[in-house]
Amino acid sequence: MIKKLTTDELPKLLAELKHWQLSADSSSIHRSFKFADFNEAFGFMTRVAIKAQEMDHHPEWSNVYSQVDITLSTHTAKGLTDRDITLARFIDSIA
Ligand code: HBI
Repeated sequence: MIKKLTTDELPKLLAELKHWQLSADSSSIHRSFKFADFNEAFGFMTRVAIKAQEMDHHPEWSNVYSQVDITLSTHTAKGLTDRDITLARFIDSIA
């Protein structure tokens, strides 16, 4: 099974993901996105969805018109793993 990131590893990785907020229990990270309109928001979601499917690692997310909220966590590990960091980096690169 994929290994959860340790409390030693987390600060360094999260320092680079400045826009992401760590949950109180350190099991997930969250970022909100605001786009010009629904078309922009859904285009972004489509790109994330394709990457998520390639990775077999999927976001928890919601969309209201031009807003997209994303929470990343690895359900099988019950916490944050390298996969969440990889997906967060990708999301930042296209946001
Ligand atoms: N996505 N975020 C997240 N966490 C998982 O544990 C996960 C996933 N996508 C697919 C997936 N696991 C599969 O490998 C199976 O567990 C269904």
